[in-house]
Amino acid sequence: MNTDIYELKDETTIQEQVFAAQIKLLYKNLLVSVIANLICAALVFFGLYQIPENIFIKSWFAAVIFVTLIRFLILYIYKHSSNNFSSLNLFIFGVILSASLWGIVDSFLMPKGELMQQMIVIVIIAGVTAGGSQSLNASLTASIIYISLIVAPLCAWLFLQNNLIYFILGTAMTLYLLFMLITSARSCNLSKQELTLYYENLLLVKKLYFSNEKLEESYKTLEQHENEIILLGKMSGVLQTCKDLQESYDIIIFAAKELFGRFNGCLGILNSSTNNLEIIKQWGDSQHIKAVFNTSDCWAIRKGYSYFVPDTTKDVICYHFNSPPGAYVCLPLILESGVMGLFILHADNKEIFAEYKPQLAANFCETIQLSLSNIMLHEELYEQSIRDPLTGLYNRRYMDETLARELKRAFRENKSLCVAMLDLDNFKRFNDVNGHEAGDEVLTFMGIVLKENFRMSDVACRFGGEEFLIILTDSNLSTAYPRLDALRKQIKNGEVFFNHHKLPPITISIGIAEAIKDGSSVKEIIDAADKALYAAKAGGRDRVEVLNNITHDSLDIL
Ligand code: GH3
Ligand code: MG
Ligand code: MG
Repeated sequence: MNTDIYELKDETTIQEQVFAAQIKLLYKNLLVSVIANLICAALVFFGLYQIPENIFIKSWFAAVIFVTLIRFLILYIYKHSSNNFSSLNLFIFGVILSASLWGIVDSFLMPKGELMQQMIVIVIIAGVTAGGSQSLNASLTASIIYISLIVAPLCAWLFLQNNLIYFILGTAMTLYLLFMLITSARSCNLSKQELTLYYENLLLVKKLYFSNEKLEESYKTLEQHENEIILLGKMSGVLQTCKDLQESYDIIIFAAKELFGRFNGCLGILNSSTNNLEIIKQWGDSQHIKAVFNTSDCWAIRKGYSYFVPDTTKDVICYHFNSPPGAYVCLPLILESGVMGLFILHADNKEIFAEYKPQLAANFCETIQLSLSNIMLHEELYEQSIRDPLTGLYNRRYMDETLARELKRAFRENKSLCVAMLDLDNFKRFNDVNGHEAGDEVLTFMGIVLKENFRMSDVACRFGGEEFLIILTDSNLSTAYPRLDALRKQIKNGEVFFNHHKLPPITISIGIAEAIKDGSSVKEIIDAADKALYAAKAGGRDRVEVLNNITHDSLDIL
């Protein structure tokens, strides 16, 4: 690419550029023309005048050398100056000096009487004029001054000689002068036009070059924008297939790092029971953000839309930040039901936030809040579908699935598994005496106690009515029996209140069966536990019974 494009300044006009180029051209030719001038002067001085005694000729040649030095000095000044107007003036000054000296030689110092020598001077003058004017065609003023100052005195001298030959020569030289002036004017004009065209062309190329660069830039931005949209789409697609929230958080942070990797960031999710936001995933440096904080600590959540702080030293900071440096933005994740979370981007260096794209962040948050709310709804529905509403325990449907799975696992891993069937004793009578609602209170109490005792890998379910089933993983009859007997005692000694009145104690009967020993399928093992429960009822209720031959006594001493 032409490097002149970079020299083209936007603020200068074409005329100014052309003027500067003309000055440049004038000075470019200066060195050669000054040397040529000196050689021609030396030819005249040493050749024609043979270093005469004439003090005027000697002074003239001394003046030529002096002017040559002045013109070198002008060239030096030009190289160290940036003012084009003063450079032109100085140049013309040099031209005047140089041309005047030739004017002097061809008029006042013309060799007297020696026609041949006079002819040689005239020829040299014509040559100097023609050669010099060529090197000056970048400036019409300089050309006119140069030609006129050299040739006009010669014409005048020739006409003043009162001789036909000189008159003819004078006429010829006058015509030569006019011809030189006309051709110089044309040549200067052409040179100017050429330069104007060149710079106009250069300007167009420059515009084309920069608009091409801009086009490339906007193409890159578009490409990046497209990649971001593709990534958002991919994230949204993957989020739809997430099994649970935990899985979705990983996907969200992965995509966030891809899109906003230059910043530190984190995702906070609302814990509805405490109304606190808990930071559940983060990347980069997050030491300035509190791990758990109240929703009212964030200005974005209070306002209901994003809160951007471009300079943390000059703005009001959210309370969930511990004096963070740089800049940050909080984007609330809001659903119809209210706030569900918060997405935060932060950078220690506020300059990085020049790259922050609000629209991209808004699109990202919109995508994740929709996906998260879908997954939350899905989880809520699933939870509802597997839970018994009165006791909060798992329901029979979930129990069927879980028992089948746990049985398979126990067989595969060669581990023991027990199933206990619980039934409230004489609950019909309890309802009749205390009312159905009091009975419900007892069932709720059962749910609380069972959840407390069997919360880890064991699964407690409401099997139906006032019957419960517990899957005890990694347990055999010997380990299950004492736990269930302790449970029986805990329930018997438990205090249940209804309408501020303490209800009479309730007892339960429990039947236990062990996998493989008492059955290998879901049905077989439940039937076995049921049989053991029947035995416990038959044995007088308020007891734990096992199906096999192990007696109470043998278990008690274990
Ligand atoms: P047993 O000791 O032999 O188990 O006697 P029982 O009275 O507990 O047994 P039965 O099967 O005759 O009665 C079960 C009672 O449980 C009948 C029903 O009123 C009560 N029941 C079942 N589901 C609920 C419930 O959701 N709420 C209340 N309050 N009672 C229930
Ligand atoms: Mg019962
Ligand atoms: Mg029953």
